Amino acid sequence: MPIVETSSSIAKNLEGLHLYHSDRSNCSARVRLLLEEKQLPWTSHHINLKKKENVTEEYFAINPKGLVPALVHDGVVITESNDILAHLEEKFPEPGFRDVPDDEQAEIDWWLKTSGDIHLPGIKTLQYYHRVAKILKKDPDEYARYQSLQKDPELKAFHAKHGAPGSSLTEEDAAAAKELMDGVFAKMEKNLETSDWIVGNTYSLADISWGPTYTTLTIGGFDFSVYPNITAWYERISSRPQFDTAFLKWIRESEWGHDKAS
Ligand SMILES: N[C@@H](CCC(=O)N[C@@H](CS)C(=O)NCC(=O)O)C(=O)O
Repeated sequence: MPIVETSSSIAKNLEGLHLYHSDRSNCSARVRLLLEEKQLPWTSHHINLKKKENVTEEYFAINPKGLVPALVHDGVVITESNDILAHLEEKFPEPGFRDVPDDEQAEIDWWLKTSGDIHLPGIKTLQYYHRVAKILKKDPDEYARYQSLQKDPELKAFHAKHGAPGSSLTEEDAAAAKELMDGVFAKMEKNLETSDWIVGNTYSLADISWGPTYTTLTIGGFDFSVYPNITAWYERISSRPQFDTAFLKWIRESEWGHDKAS
């Protein structure tokens, strides 16, 4: 569980649940969705990624990787969206989204871990290649500020690849990312052959984690038509009013403009 030893006096003094998040971020959306499903009161600290509100000393003191989301729970900072889901599930067990037999709990944990592991090489790479790199482009000052604040070598390298003057993610990067995602979606498609939800027949943290990923990938042009079971599952999850409140509404109201998936 990445609990961050924060130097931020702002974070240390916060009481209750405070979420640093961004409207279109699928990582943020999965946390908003669980908060919504559990009907937990939370305070919003919206970070506008287009305005580089994450590229500041203040925000790096809260999340040392400069990423959204970050949850502050009674002054304790937790990062990594899938770990935040696990934290909320542990601290606020009712209603439960992991109340299943042990073997299914292990499977839910696999889907959460995979969602975290695949984010940068799969989802983020595809999104930046197809769409986001130009929208979130940093000017030279922002780029220099980012490179000096960012200490994580993987993120430094990722953002240098598309953000440094004259560099961009390649077709090969995108193809490798797509292959990675297809490997996971093939397994998901099979699970959904015989059940409505990803693990067993229970709406769980696995669905809460992956639902927003489908939305985001679709906006980036990912073709799910070869996955009919996943497409039907997404219809189910996205028709929940909680999903609209947690994600689709944020997309509709985002300053980035309109998208077909909204
Ligand atoms: N593994 C992290 C990934 C978080 C992440 O990459 N968030 C994106 C938005 S979905 C972000 O903050 N992007 C800004 C950046 O990379 O500087 C998590 O699950 O929380």
